[in-house]
Amino acid sequence: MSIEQTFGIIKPNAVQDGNIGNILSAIEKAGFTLRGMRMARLTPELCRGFYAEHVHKGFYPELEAFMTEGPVVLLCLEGENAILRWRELMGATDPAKAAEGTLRKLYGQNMGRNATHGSDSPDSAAREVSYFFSAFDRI
Ligand code: YYY
Ligand code: MG
Repeated sequence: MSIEQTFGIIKPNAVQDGNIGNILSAIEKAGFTLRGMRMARLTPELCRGFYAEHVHKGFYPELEAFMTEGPVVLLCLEGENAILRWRELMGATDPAKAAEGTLRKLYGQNMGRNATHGSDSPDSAAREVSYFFSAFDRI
């Protein structure tokens, strides 16, 4: 067990549906420490850099259109095993397959509009946290 930081996004559908508070509440109840939090509107260029591993895949144009359609909330979360625990709290990528009580089950509409993002490894967590947060806006 170790203290980790991970990166999260409250995606445009969850912001539009008024679920920022519900998701932050779940994060606090799960015992994460919030180290960074900021609202932003992604541009296509920012989205391409963020999703570099997916940019050449068939679903990418739809993913970019969705992620840039409205504001998001960017999060840096810290805690014991934070990377895996945040993925567990979010649930499976496809809300239809996500376990009961997970954020994607509760607040996702479909595979694309799935409410939240979470880093999937220590390398991606480090890259994604520093992609959106500087040392100055992490506490
Ligand atoms: O890490 P995670 O978000 O659970 O899934 P990824 O496989 O990294 O895909 C990123 C993002 O792309 C996913 O949250 C929804 C979307 N997506 C899609 O719309 N259709 C797919 N077949 C795969 C992914
Ligand atoms: Mg991923």
